[in-house]
Parts: sequence; structure tokens; C-alpha cells
Amino acid sequence: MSSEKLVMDQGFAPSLAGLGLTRPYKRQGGRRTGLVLLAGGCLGGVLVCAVHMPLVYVTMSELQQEMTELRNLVVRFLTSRPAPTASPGTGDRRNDTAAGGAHRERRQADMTPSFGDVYVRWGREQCGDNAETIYAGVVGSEYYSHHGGGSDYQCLPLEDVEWNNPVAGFQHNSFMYGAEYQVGTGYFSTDNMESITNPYHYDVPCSACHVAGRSAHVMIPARLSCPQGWSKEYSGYLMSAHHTHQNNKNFICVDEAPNLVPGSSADVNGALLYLVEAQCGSLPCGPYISGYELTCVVCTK
Ligand SMILES: [Ca+2]
Ligand SMILES: [Ca+2]
Repeated sequence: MSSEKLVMDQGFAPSLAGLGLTRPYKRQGGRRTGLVLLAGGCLGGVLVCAVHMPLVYVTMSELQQEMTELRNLVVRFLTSRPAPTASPGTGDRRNDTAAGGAHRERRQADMTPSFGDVYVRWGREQCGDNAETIYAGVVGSEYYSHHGGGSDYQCLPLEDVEWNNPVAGFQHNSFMYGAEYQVGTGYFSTDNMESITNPYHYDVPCSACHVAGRSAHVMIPARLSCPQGWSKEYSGYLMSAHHTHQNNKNFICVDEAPNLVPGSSADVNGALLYLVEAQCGSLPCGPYISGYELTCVVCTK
């Protein structure tokens, strides 16, 4: 029995035929460049293997060709399988009706990842046209002259405030106060102040905003416009605490045409908001001019 016949008789070639490979291997004595020893199940010595297992001689070019065919088979097998996330129901597989198509579209829509980003619009009780107002609120933080406590400004909702086992009176020594504008006329637009022209001492609204289809936001100080490729949410003035006050605050971007909390003109202090002026010398004096009030913009992408 020739080596070629041995291969065909002992099942190796039929097993390839089952995978779609029907071309038999041929011995080519002059160009034996490769040797494949099928040793699966062979626990004996080399001679036993020689008797019970086929030695298949193939040229390297034939081996490469067979490997290409195997790879193509695997690719066809994998690409012919339906994607798990888009797999329709049994009824849909049997009958591609309009209802089945709608069902598939609905399932695909349900599984389409939705994403977005959130930011606070300081000074405005509603978000812009392209954003959803998650809630409207008022700005709060620790009292301006307290040495400790929280430091950053918060946007506290006005509606549906919820408590959990509250105890009347003060026991815990950390506080939240409302915030007031500490800025007079001449900077902010009065477009959204009703008939009021001076925002000084008025309390500060805010809104939490969700923008769909965006994955990032950035507040850029000293800018009123966004870089190319970014969408402007709003712009305004940079504000923070007075530099001599004991309670440090963060910097926030307050809308250039802010709202005022109606009826809040009383000077009761709390957390305070001041415009921020540049100090050149420590900042580069090229772009930054000492005494100028810093602007800001919030951008999404
Ligand atoms: Ca006030
Ligand atoms: Ca100034």
C-alpha cells in the first residue's frame, strides 16, 4: 500500500472531506519540504506510530494552500452565524413578516446604546434648547466666613426635596447655605432678570442639564466660544468666593444672562459669588490682563 493510499484508507482524507476539503494529498518525492506527523492518540514509540498512524508528506505550498482553505472555511462559518444581539425570535426566523421585521427593529433599537453627558448650568433655572433639564434648583454651599465645611458650590433641587429620618435642630456642624450674587450692574445681561437690573444680593438659580449623544463636557475659563468640533452649551463669567473669606470655594461658570430667584433680594449672605479678575505676572501677561473679569464657556462633544 502506497503512502498516498494509506492516507486515504486510514481516514485522514475523509475527515478533511467532511470539512469541505476534498483534494487528496500527494507525495512529491522531489520537493519534500514539510513533514506532518499526526500523533494524536499515539502513545507508543515511533515504529508503532509508523504502523498505525499515517505519515503525510506534503509540500510547503500545498500546506499553505490547505491552511488558506481552512481559514476561509472558519471565516465563512463565523460570518454565516447570526449575530447574538440581533437574533430574531423563532417566529421571525420562520416567517419574515412585517410584524417580525418591526419586532427586530424594536429589539435592535432597545439594544442601541444611548449615551450622553451632564453638567450644571449655573445661574439659569432651565437648560438650553439642546439639553434636557434634569432638575431646576438653587445654588448652595458652606457659609462664606466659616473656616471649614464643604467648599464647592452645589445645585440643590427646588422641588421634590426628600428627607430620611431627619432630626430637628442642629447636631452635626456641617451646613448648606444658599448663595447670593455679589455683583452689580454692567456685567451680566438683564434679559432673564425680569424687570430687575441689579442682581446684587439676589439668590442664584441653577439647573442640571443632560445632553444626549455627547460623551464629554469641559468648562473653559477665559473663553466665550468652543474649540472646533465642540458644541457651546452656554457662556458667562467665572465666579468664586472672595479672596479674604475663610471658606474657599471652587470656580464655576455663571450664565451670561442669569435668572434671579424671585423675591430673594434680601442680603442674608450664605455662600457668595464674586467675579474673578485676572492677575498677570503670575498668569502670562500676554493673553491675561490684570483686573479684567474672566469669562468662561461650557462645551460638549
Ligand atoms: Ca439674597
Ligand atoms: Ca475689574
